[in-house]
Amino acid sequence: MPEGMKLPAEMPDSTADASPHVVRDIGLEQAWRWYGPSDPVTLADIRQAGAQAVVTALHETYDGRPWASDAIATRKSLIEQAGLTWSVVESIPIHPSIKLGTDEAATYTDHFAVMMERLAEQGIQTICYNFMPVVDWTRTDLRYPMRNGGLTLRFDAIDFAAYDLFILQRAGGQADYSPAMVEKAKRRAAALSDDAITTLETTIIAGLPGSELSHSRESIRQKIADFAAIDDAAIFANLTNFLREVVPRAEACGARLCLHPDDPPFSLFGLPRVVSTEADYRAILDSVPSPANGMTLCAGSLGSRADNDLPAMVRTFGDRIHFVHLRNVAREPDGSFIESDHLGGDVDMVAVLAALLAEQNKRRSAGRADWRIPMRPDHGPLLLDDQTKTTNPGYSAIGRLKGLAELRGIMTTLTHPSLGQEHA
Ligand code: DNO
Repeated sequence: MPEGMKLPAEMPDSTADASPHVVRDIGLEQAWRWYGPSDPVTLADIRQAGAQAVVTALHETYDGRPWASDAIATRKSLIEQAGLTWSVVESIPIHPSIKLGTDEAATYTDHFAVMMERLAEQGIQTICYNFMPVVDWTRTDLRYPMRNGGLTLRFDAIDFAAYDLFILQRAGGQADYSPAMVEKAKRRAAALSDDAITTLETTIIAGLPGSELSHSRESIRQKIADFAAIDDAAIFANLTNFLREVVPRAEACGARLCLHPDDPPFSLFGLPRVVSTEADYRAILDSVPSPANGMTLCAGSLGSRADNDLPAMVRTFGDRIHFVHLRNVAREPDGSFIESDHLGGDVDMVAVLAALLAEQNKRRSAGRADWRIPMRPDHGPLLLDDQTKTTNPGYSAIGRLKGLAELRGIMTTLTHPSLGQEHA
């Protein structure tokens, strides 16, 4: 501050909600994923990003054992003391026995339901989960250079096949790829240095943030073998068995389950994946037809397939969408993609937001208490000094800050009274 300059006794808050022309409380609920007290991006940072709500889980207990009510309460009050609300749980982990349909499944399904009930009792009623076997979200490169100098996440189909076929050497793996892909993967694997192999292996199997699944080469071979007898039909049956148990209990406690799509939305390691397409969601939502059986619309995961039309999916499944992840991808024909800028990729983000805002309006007119849909800016590139900091891949501060700001800009525009179409 220049010498001699004095701060006024009371500094005006530049984000003051008082003036409708400065900040309008509009659009979807703006939330932010936080990995708990050890997250390098703090609750205070989240406030500065302008988010209203937090998406989190008790990541320190992530093996299917129920979270204690007092641990939930402590985490909730930490969030509230920072002036935020805990609006979504992402995720309650699904124990492998549930996906495999083994004897322990009943016990772990009950644990899941108990956690959901304990959370709902404390007002946290939106519960995200996924049903991907062995690996959660998967990338092959965590620092892929973007044209503007940022570093982003990438899934490279040839690198993945190179790892699967020639490093892990999965039994029978070649049958899951075209001969041309096997050839490309072979050449790619042969060109990898030992260091590059270690980095690729860690990236693929050690577990990205938010995943309860972390493997070594030996353990992943075993886990993949455990699923040898489980095809798409079998895992779908295990998912619907789970839903038949849990959805009535969700209805009773006012919880909304929202199933996150497979990421990427196709089979990896020859494993079954049944939450990848519009038809998959239709079958899952129809299997237990209750509003409590809902979906997480992850624009980036679903958008990694050209045959998923995101705005159309919002219109089709609108009333069952309880949570939204907004990020974008630039796809390549062989299934590879990079995570692009939030507004610059193959997903038409403006059309997605317009469809979501229309859904909110519909809910409001129908008097639905849960009319407001929470969204979070999903992932962000490494920008500026985040490139030299320790961050959770995809979950650095500045890339998400930029993503949220851009998305907020779209919502502000789409809902502006001067356009004569004010949305929720
Ligand atoms: C990645 C995330 C996933 C997601 C789970 C949901 O960034 O979107 O880890 O949280 O798959 O259960």
